[in-house]
Amino acid sequence: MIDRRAFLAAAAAATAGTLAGCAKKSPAKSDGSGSAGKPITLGFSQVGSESGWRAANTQSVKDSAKAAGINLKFSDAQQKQENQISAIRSYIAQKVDVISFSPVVVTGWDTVLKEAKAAGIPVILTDRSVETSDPSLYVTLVGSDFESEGERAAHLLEKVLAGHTGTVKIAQLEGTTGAAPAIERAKGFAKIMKASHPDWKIIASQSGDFTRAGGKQVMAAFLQAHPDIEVLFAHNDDMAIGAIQSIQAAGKAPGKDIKIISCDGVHDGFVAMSKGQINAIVECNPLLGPQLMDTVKTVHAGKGSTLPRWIKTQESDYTADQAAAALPSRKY
Ligand code: GZL
Repeated sequence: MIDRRAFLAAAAAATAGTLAGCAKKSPAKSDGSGSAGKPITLGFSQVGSESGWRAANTQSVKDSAKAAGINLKFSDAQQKQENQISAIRSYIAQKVDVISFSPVVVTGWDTVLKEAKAAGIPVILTDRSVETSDPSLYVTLVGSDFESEGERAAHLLEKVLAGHTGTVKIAQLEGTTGAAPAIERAKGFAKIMKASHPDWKIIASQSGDFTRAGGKQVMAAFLQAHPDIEVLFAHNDDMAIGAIQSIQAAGKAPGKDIKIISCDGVHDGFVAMSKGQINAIVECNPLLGPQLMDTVKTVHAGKGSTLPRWIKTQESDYTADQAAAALPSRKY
């Protein structure tokens, strides 16, 4: 498990002295142009296009780069780590000014990140984190606190179950195996269970890979083996929406016979929640583009050491009674 908070505290000190080495190029101007007025070139490796969250995140990165006057090189890894590593190597070969990526899983990055460091190209993580023994391999992470999201999901379930007594049988649809949001949402949820709810039992837990098809398929299998499931905790809305189809196919009412707590807060998740099919959603903000581009400019200007090791995104929680009113103003 990642003890990210402890790691980041240690990393802050270790990184300060080494960042100067990353910004070997002459500092950029504050308008986002690079040295000698050239636009900053950012190489970005995206996880894939597996969910509504990812689509909104991709659009935010592209729109923000354009608005910031940053030259964006973008690649979609189709959820394969080897494709991300290839993309990063390609950006190194192209001598981009900054590299940013959302790592599909937490492990296996040190080698390619050392290549980026050797080339003097600073790296900014966005959305998901990595496990590394060398904190100098990236400047900062722009993204959400997934462990907190797991804890928030448990607190939302407390609200949804208000007044319920006795054992609660829970199924968990996990995100991509080895991905930070999957590891940490499960960790946060389990932490609250252990601390406050001995009567909550996770009777089935499996990855649906953050996709609708995965959620539908795994939930159907869950219901075959455990027709007595009372709650579903889904690590994202897309898996919850897929699961709803299987719940209905089993002749049960989602949101009533099986309470559903989900993460993300994408449009279709809010629509399902407005219908009472999802009971509550932990928002995970995909609109990271503006913060990322500001961070790119700061790093390229040689001021990366002024940044925190983790630039956290702000986000809220919603219950079904709030969904209809919130829908018109949702930005993704
Ligand atoms: C979370 C992000 C996750 C979303 C999923 O920040 O990495 O990946 O929760 C997406 O919808 O696929």
